[in-house]
Amino acid sequence: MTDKVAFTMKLKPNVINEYKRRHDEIWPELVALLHENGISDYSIFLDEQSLTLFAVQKVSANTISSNEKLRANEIMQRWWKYMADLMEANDDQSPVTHPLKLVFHMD
Ligand code: RM4
Repeated sequence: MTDKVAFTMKLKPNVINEYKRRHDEIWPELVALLHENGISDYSIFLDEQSLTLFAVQKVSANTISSNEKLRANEIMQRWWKYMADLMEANDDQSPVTHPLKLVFHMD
């Protein structure tokens, strides 16, 4: 069973191009890790006016349970450290995220 989740993150000013460049060159080991944790069909959109990032991803049943495992993974933490200079981040350098509520879906 897969479901979709969406959440927001926040970009710092004047780093749009660098944020996109780093994602254009996303680490293959991070992609593999996300897939291993049931995450796929993952897009991030940007509202250039508010610098709000909107992430949408498909998640499998085990994603929710493995979320803590993913957050503790060395590759994930290395990526968050790499990205922390571009984003609003928590003390552990993970991005500040706000979950979004699904209010409409059409196949
Ligand atoms: C984002 C942020 C997310 C990560 C994606 C790949 O900038 O770091 O946590 O899942 O990149």
